[in-house]
Amino acid sequence: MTKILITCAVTGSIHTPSMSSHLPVTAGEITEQGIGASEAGAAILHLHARDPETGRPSAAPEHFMAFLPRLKQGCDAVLNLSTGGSAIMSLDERLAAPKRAAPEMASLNMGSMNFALYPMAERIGEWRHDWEKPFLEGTDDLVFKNTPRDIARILTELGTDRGARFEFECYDLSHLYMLRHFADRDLIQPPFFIQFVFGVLGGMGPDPENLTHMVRIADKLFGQDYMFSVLAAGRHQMPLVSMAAAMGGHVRVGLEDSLTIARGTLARSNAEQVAKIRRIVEDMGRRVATADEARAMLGLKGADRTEI
Ligand code: KMH
Ligand code: ZN
Repeated sequence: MTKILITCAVTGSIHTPSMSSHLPVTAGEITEQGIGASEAGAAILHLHARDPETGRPSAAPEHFMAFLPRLKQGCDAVLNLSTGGSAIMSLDERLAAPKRAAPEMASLNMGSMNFALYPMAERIGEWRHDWEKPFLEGTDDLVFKNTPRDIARILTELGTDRGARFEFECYDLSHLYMLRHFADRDLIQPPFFIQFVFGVLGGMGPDPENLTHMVRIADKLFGQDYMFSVLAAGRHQMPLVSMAAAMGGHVRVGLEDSLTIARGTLARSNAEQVAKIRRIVEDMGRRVATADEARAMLGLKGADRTEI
């Protein structure tokens, strides 16, 4: 079997500081936890920024640039910038930092959808910041907009113009067909790195049957031209990504996707989750890819050709 790529999504824009004191928020915290995740075995770091004062998701280039050069200096992981940002941000806002940094890799969400976080608000006893409750509750009337025009724009401005390659985020079967459409338009080139996303309310649920079906349809649509990775939200993270590893796929962990290390126990760091999945996949007989092996597998341009 091919070597396995471990992606770590360090902080994201879903969880809020009241949910875990271990969620990295400042540039120093994101840097430290990113380097820790890389040392634990993550070849790729999927990155969002936050306002260091409030922990609120931020798309500001200065918040990204406060940690990106430090990460580049402190580890050799592939720095993969989110273009999803947060569903409350405009596409211009979401693209500002990736356009400035011209990273090797960027996320690309393959469809518009609901992205409902509001059930999480009920589980918070005490709020640390004023913005958190309305932010979560407002997602009962929020569309995460990723139209074909948006997708084409990201492909042009980051892919064609800046040489980035993509983590294609597919939350549903329909997103695979949209990806095929862009392949047919020759706007994307293989190998396609497809991230199957499970457990976001608005996307497919974390049922094992969904994973086998996604693989079956992706095989049909892309043949040898793709590799898949899995992320799953919350407590479904480790079971579903382990299943992906057993099927020959790749894995994504990190506090963006789940705050826990075991049922009811908060992860103390991103590295803790990376170390756990590394143990699991190595026990299965898979070998973990280094960052440079990831670059070769994904056809990346190299860290020296970014603006970080
Ligand atoms: N937050 C994940 C469910 C992105 O950053 O582009 C999906 C994600 C989106 O990582
Ligand atoms: Zn993300």
